[in-house]
Amino acid sequence: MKSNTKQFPKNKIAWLWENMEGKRALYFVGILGTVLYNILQLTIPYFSGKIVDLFLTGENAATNLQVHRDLLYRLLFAMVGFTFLRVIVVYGSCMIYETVSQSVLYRVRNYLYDKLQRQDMTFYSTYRTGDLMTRQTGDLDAVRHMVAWVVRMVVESFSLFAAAAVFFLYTNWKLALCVLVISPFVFWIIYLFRNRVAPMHAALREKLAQMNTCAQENISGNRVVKAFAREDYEIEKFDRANTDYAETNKATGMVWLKFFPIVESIANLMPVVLLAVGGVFMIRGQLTMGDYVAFSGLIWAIANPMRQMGNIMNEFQRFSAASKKVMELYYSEPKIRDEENAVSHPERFEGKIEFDNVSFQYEDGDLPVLHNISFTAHPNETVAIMGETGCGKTSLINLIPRFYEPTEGQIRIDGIPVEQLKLYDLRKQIGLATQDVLLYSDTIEGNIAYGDDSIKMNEVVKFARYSAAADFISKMPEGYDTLVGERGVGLSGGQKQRISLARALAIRPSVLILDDTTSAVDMETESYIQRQLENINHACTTFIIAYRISSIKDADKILVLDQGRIIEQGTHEELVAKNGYYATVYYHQYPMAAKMREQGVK
Ligand code: DGT
Ligand code: MG
Repeated sequence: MKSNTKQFPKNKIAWLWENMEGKRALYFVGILGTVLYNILQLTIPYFSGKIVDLFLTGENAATNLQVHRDLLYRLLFAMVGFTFLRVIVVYGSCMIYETVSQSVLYRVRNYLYDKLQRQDMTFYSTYRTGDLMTRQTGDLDAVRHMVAWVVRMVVESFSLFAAAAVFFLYTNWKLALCVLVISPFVFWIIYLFRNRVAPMHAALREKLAQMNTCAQENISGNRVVKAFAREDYEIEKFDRANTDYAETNKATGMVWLKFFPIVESIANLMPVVLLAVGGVFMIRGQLTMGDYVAFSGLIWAIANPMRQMGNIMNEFQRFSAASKKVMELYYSEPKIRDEENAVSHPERFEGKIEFDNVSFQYEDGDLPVLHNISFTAHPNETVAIMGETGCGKTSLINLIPRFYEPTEGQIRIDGIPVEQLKLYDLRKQIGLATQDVLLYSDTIEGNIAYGDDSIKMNEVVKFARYSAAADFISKMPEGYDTLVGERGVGLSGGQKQRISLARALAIRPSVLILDDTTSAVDMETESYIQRQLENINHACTTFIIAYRISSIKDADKILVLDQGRIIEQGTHEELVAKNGYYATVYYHQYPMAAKMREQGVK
């Protein structure tokens, strides 16, 4: 997978802070609330200490009870009042943490989605869908958890610890030091724990992504699974991923179990120290009973943050591993994007397309896929590309909308190199019917109007007619309102292709690219589509990739590709006369022509 040592422009906390924009002041109020709430926690032992000293055990306890009864009431009232106040502060600050964390989640999620939309093809072939989904959901939730819970716990623990420590030192600094001297050990142990658990959390995020990828691939590929009766195999595969994730989760939890007894022992040592040292101090008259009560009533405020440290560190490491994954997307930049001085071209292109000595290799590929491709398609011409499977046809046309960048050479549209054009303007003018048809879960109308949702119904019908789809659509019970499932479930291969063609036509492109678009359509329908395309009332340079001679023989120019090289180019007649690869395919597909040729030769 991606490198783990990736450097981001900001560290994770700064990144989080940036995404709290607009809510920072509120968050600060929440933090103050937590501090205040924890200081208020100390009031109870403070007041109970006072009551014990003044009214229960002190020298003048009986007199005080008689004379200063109003003070007792005031102290009791203050205890209740502060408790009430504490509840309100806790409620308020919890609401704040929740609000801010949801706002961060919302903001980052939208930003990531935007980022995903703008990524190039290489990005999508690098990352697995399940992994991307996990980053947007599970990993992002760990980030939210940091804002909502981890920070609160950190503030809570530290403020509680600090407030209690100050109170202890103020009340009896000698006893306080005896109790507090143990705490640095806990920090050391937590540091050791962090080093052990951090890589496990990184592995855990990866395992979660693997499990989700497994589920996602299986769900999208359910038809293949069923066709090959591989359900059991898939169940087993998921079970393995699930077990792996669960085991790693358990192992991560177990790490704390190793450290927990030490931390717990240290935390439990504190009341023991207090009892022993405090007892001696009391015997020597260096500590009042009231102070002792206050100490013992507050010892938890020192011990609990110690206990909590492991939990906090665990959650922090979870955030750390998850935020790394989220930030990788957050800061990823598509390699293919608008140049600084990109040319704006909102109007139509005339449609002259030049390939000038273009070579291309996929970033993750071992060998070049295209070699020195040069040709020109003039405005309104039709260029057909044929060649054996895997020879580079799709790769070639993918360079026109800049899905990939050539490794050498240049592609120009109306004389402007494509990389100098604004991507939006370039792609808006290219109608593409891809080889793998993907329709959205939407109505047929919605799918056809995908590239231009302002087109009217009669135009949708018109383009459906051009692509020979109108007939079968009108036969469907709900016509154009028929919902097609994910990826066009419910339609035949040829039907999907025709809707995809209508979708490409509907944007009235200056350049139309049809990648194997009629391969699943019968010959009769195909020739109907061809006649319709000739009558399209907007000028349009067309690229047709096909293997059927009938699809390409009328093209103005036919390019024959072989292993990424143009081996023949010309019109049908020229190529037949050339008697090369094209002619072989032609005679193979038209045995009658072959026979006539033989007779002619004889
Ligand atoms: P087709 O559709 O089966 O008739 O074949 P073509 O001519 O459209 O072939 P094309 O351009 O898809 O593939 C040309 C070569 O490039 C082939 O060896 C497979 C390889 N290739 C295609 N897509 C990718 C990709 O995304 N990454 C890498 N590394 N190689 C790819
Ligand atoms: Mg292809």
